[in-house]
Amino acid sequence: MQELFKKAWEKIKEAKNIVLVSHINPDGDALGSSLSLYPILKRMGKNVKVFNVTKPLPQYLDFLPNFDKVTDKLPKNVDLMISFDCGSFDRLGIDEKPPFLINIDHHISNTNYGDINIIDPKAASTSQVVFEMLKTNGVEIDEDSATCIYTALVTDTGSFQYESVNEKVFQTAAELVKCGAKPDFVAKMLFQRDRLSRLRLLAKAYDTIELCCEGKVAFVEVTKEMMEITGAIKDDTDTIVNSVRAIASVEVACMLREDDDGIKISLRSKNYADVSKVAVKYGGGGHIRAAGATIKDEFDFNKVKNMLKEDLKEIVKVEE
Ligand SMILES: [Mn+2]
Repeated sequence: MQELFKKAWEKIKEAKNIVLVSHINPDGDALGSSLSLYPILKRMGKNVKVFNVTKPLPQYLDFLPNFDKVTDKLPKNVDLMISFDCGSFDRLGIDEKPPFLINIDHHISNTNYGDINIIDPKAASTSQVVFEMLKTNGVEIDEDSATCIYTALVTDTGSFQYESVNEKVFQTAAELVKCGAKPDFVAKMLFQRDRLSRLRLLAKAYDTIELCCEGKVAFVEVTKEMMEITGAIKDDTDTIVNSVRAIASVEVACMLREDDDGIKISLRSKNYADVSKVAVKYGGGGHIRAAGATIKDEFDFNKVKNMLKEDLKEIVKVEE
C-alpha cells in the first residue's frame, strides 16, 4: 500500500490537468473524498476540476467545502483522472477512459479498472484511504480538506457505529479534528437539517414493513406514489433501510424502491449476513453489511420480494 501511495502521488505531481470523479448518486464518502483533494491540488498549482454525473447532487452534503465546484460537465484535455469510492468504471457515468486513471476505493467488489488501483477493503471509508495517502506523502491537510475527509468517515461508518470502526478510525478522526474539522458542525449539518417530507415518507414506508424468515429479514417498500404524496425526493429514502434494520430480531433489512428503470433494492445486515452476495447476483455491488442493486424493467414488488426471500433465507441461515 505504501508503495502505491507513493506511486500515485508521483503521478499527481507530474500531472497538470486533473479531474476528481466519484460514483453516480454520490454519498458522503464519494463527494467528501473527491472534494478533499480539491484544495490540496489547487495549492499545488494544478488545474483541478471535480466531476459527478448526478444532477442534482444530494442537498444534505451542500456544506462540504467547495461543494459548488462540483460540475456535471466532464472537462476536456484531462491528463489525470482520480476516481473515489467507485467499484466499477461504468458507475462514473463517463464514456471514455482518460489517459491515466488512479482508482481509490474500499469496495471489495472493485474491478481494478484504473492504471493505479488503491483498494483497501479493510478501510472504513475511501476517505480513510485518501488520508493514508496524504500522510504517507507528507502532505499538509488544511481545514477544508479535513472537513471533507471527516464527513466521509462519519457517513460511511454510520457515525462511528459499524464493524469497520477500529482504533485507526478514531486516530484518523482525532488527527482531522486537529487539522480543523469540527465534529459538532458536521453532525449538525448532517443530522439536524431533516426535511419534513422525509419524515412523512418514513411514516408511509414504515407502514409497509414485513418480516419473514423468523423475523430475521425485514422488507420495506417505497413507491412512486408515496414519494409524490409526501413530496419526498430520492435523497429522502437514503436511511430508511438502516432504521428498519434496527428492529431487534432483524439481521437483514431490504428496501425496495420503485424507480423509472425498475426496482432498486438496498440491503443492510447487522451481525453476520453477507448482503453483497445477493446484490452482486442482481448486477449490483457493495459491502458485506451494505449493498444494493437495481432489478431492471421489473416493477412488481411482490415478485421481487419472493425472489429475494429465497436468497436472503440462505444468508440468514434459516432452515425450512
Ligand atoms: Mn465508501
